[in-house]
Amino acid sequence: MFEKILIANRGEIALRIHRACKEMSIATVAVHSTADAEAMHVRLADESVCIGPPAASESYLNIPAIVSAATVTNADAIHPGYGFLSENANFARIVEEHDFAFIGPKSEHIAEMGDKVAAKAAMRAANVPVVPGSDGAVSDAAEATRVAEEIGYPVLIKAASGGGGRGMKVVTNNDEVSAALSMAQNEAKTNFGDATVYLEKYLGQPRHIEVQVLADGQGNAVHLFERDCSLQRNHQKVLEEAPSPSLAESERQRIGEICCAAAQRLGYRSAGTFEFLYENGEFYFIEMNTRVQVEHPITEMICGVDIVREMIRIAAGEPLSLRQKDIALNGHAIECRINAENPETFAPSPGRITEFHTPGGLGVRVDSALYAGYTVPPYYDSLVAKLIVHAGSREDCLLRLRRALDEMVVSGIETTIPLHQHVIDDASFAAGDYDIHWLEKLVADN
Ligand code: MV4
Repeated sequence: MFEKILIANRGEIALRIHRACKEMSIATVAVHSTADAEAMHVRLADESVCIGPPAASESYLNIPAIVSAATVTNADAIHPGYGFLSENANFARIVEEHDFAFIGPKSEHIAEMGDKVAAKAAMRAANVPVVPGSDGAVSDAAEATRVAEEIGYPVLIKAASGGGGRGMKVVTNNDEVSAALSMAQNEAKTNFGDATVYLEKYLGQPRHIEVQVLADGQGNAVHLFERDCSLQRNHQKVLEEAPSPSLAESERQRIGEICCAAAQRLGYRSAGTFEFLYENGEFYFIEMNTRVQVEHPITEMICGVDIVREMIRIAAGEPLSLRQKDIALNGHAIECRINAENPETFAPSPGRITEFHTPGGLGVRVDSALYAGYTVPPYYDSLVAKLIVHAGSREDCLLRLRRALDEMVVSGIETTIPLHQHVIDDASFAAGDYDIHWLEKLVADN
């Protein structure tokens, strides 16, 4: 097992990784920008290295600075967390070329899944149901029109190097194809440096359901059931729950087995998430995430599996210790992402935290790097805390979540706590009746 791990991240996920390391008797190295010298992840780590100025491009995305920090501290491995360099295949390759273990998948799998056209082709070959569309890139209007007529309007044009929804274009008839294709190609080139686009059947009211897997790259894979991440705004997830209130037990088992088999067939290693759109009882694969995700704690709560610990064990070359038959789905969990934002306008609200009180009690978990007196810097993501609640049933989970939200105090900045209180008091949400557009409608109606 590793003796020392460098954590190439900040905020709550850096703490989350530190905690897994400590429980495994592994020393930790924090890296930080000059803006984060007083941050909790630096205070908690065994050692820390300043890697650059506040701008992420010069610090948390600075590959030479991070690899140098691992070298001078004599770390064995690097955990990238989420965001930043976590899905940068080049970073994963460089880390391994410098003889550090990368706590994540092989660089080749990060690259393959980063190319959405290649990812879909790999999944189709591995018997995962994918959204109907062009079986590859589309380059000219004649070809796009032919594919669109074949799959039927409306269709969606997506960037192959995209993800996160940027640059998508809905097309409803032949007359719109040419202009939408040019626009999508231009936006793809500008945003991702790659003009490649592809076509998919547009699904109007899907849910966003994702399946968590763990694989060791030695032939073993397990799934940890699914998360429903439909509640989002501007492609930013707001609240996630596990299991999805919309799945029957038989569908859950079936999609979990499909993802496990695909992970094994790909030779995938580490934690991975298969993202699907789910509509009218059918799953449609859209993308695979090759990192630990923000919302991983809800899966940990319903399964009792420490996902970060498993990632570390796998990266150290140990085979999966878990068997599918030993993984049971226990109860229900919900995560509220608490952002330093105005709850109505979503304008960022950085600043000094004057009071911080976290809720507690049975089934309540708070993952946060905040403390009273800390100043939330304006340079990074606005996520400042995750409130995760677990109970025996969805109904009890909602009652516990309402209680925990009422207990939580974050003063000095604005947060999205009132938005969460509003969401969980809504009758449709309580009934589990929502899709990917539901939250944006709720916010617009207020
Ligand atoms: C779609 C779709 C409907 N049909 N694909 C947006 C982000 C990107 N990762 C995939 N996205 C979508 N792909 C087809 N064929 C609708 C969305 C979408 C969405 C997906 C998941 C969660 C929230 C979303 C919000 C708007 C659009």
